[in-house]
Amino acid sequence: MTDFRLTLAQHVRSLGDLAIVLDQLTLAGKVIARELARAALIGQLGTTGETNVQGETVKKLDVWANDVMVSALEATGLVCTLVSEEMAEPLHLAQHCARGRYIACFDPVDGSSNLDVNGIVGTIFSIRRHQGDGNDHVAADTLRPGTEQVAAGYIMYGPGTLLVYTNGAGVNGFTLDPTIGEFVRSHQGIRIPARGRTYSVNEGNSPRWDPSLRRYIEHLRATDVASGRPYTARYVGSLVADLHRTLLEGGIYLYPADARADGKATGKLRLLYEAAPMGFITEQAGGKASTGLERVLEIQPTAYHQRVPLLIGSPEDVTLAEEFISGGR
Ligand code: FBP
Repeated sequence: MTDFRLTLAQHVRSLGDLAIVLDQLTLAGKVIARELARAALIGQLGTTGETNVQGETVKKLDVWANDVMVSALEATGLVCTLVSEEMAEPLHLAQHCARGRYIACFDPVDGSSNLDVNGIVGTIFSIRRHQGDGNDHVAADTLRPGTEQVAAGYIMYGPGTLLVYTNGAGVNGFTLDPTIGEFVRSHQGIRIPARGRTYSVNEGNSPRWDPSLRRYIEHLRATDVASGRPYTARYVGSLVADLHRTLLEGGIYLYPADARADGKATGKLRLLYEAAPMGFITEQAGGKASTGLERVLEIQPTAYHQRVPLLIGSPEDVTLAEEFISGGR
């Protein structure tokens, strides 16, 4: 007797139009997963020679995956504005702008520095409702706090291809079964442990950190059996991979602000399509997402590619980090 497990299509069936958008996003994920698996054989590794709005060197797959995401979302006829890490300005699809439609913000390939070394990368997405009637002011419609997200998720391209998402009713994970081409539920009702034993941060930046943050990391590395220290360090260099591990095993991922000439004084990660969606997922799993001083989901965005510091993970770990950063420890 075949053991039929719940597919993503079945899981989202009751979500109306949102189900169509999520279905298209997972289709894009399947297409991107296939291309990643063959990238080294079909000349898809390496850069385009261009620089994107973030000042970063653009990888061929960044642009290619962006086109796949745009085509998939446009085909729904339900998404009125698209914001992407790879597009300087939002793509506004006026013909799709009726009440109740959606805004999609996404990072087509997260962890791009891992692409050419066959490392783990991901796609991150955030879905909000289009508030206006017809062709309202795009910025006012898009630049709204993360608390207004109706869905968020990531697709992780690792040994398996895994979709983890929330629509505000908890967090579930679906693994792509390549033998049937379906995302099948593999992680039901993900709950992050209250506290972990792992921290994840690029310590190469530590000379530029605020001293309070250096003290916090030193605290995690100090030996104290009673409080489960020292913590161990893990850093894949892909937010999707590092946060996925943190969601399942607990702990904390940090990309803090640092005093650097290239503007990373406000952190590296982008609010609309990295910090806010990962914050929504993590909070729905019982965790916390903070800048160190405030809840990420309550930040009022002021620009499409705005960067914020991010401390995210187990509630007790993020709270302790906040205590250090606010000078309470
Ligand atoms: P991209 O979306 O451009 O890949 O940037 C985000 C990211 O790659 C995260 O996935 C990762 O956690 C971080 O930047 C790595 O940055 P760094 O190389 O500075 O540690």
